[in-house]
Amino acid sequence: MPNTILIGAPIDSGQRRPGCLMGPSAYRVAGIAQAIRDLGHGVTDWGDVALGELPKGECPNPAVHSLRETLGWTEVLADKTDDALSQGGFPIILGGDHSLALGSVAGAAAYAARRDVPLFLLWLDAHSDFHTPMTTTTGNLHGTPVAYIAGRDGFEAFPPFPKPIPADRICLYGIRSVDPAEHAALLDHDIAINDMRVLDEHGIVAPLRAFLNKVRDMGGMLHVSLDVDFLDPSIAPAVGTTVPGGTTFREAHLVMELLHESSLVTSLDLVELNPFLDERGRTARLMVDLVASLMGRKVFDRPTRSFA
Ligand code: B3U
Ligand code: MN
Ligand code: MN
Repeated sequence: MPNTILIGAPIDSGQRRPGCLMGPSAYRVAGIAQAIRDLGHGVTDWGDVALGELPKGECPNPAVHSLRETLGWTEVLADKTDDALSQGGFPIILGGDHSLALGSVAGAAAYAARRDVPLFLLWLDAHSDFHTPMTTTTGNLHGTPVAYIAGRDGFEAFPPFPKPIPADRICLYGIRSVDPAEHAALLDHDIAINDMRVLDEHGIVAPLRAFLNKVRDMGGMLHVSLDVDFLDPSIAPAVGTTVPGGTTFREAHLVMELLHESSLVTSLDLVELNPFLDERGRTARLMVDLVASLMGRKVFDRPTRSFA
């Protein structure tokens, strides 16, 4: 397992509720580095990324806010994520709201493109985040990264996405809140949409295994973006946009365990944690426990078997 590199991304400009910028501190207080070390992995904490001078940029949609901050974060996080991968590391980006994925996935895509390896994206989220800056009605750019990554138009203010990920290499998982403009656009793309209806019918395992098999067959890299609201609000209250009907504690751990067993994950975002909304740190601790499952924590260490 490569050395883990923690990259703090204290961002809350991608939405309107203050607090996500405390996320990186909450993960550190919850012991993320030690939890990973306890599994025998090396960990280097690069600290929190700082914003430099803000790039210039405009968007014709008057609803969009904080565009220049978002552009600044996108540039700097793309560089950091690319650097971490180039050093042979496993970057974990500690958010911060989901707008950070505009940068982290761009960095992973730049790295993958140089190595000529296909990059895949697993989006664990209640939302599809498939707006463009032109279609968002809230103006919150945390609702846009999947569209940027897939190469949709409307991101003229942003750096061109290094190598857009083809729709059939993107898997949305846990989806249960989609706006009309996103819905219409998703029907035009061949993105795997594992909404809760699919997961209720087929269970949490089969759709994920199918996607992971595709990544493996193509020798791909896999970026995982984990939004706190993927989880049911009853177990993860520390998020601005709670949506009922999310994944349970056991389902979420099982997803992480399957990801670990696949050995395919090459970079990870932890997004939308708002510690100000937490209850005695329980959401931060749950997220750290999920990372530990993704990195190999298990009850029994035994060879994996397929029951399929
Ligand atoms: N689709 C809505 C809501 C939303 C998206 N992502 C989050 N919320 N966390 C929007 O604002 O674009
Ligand atoms: Mn999201
Ligand atoms: Mn979400």
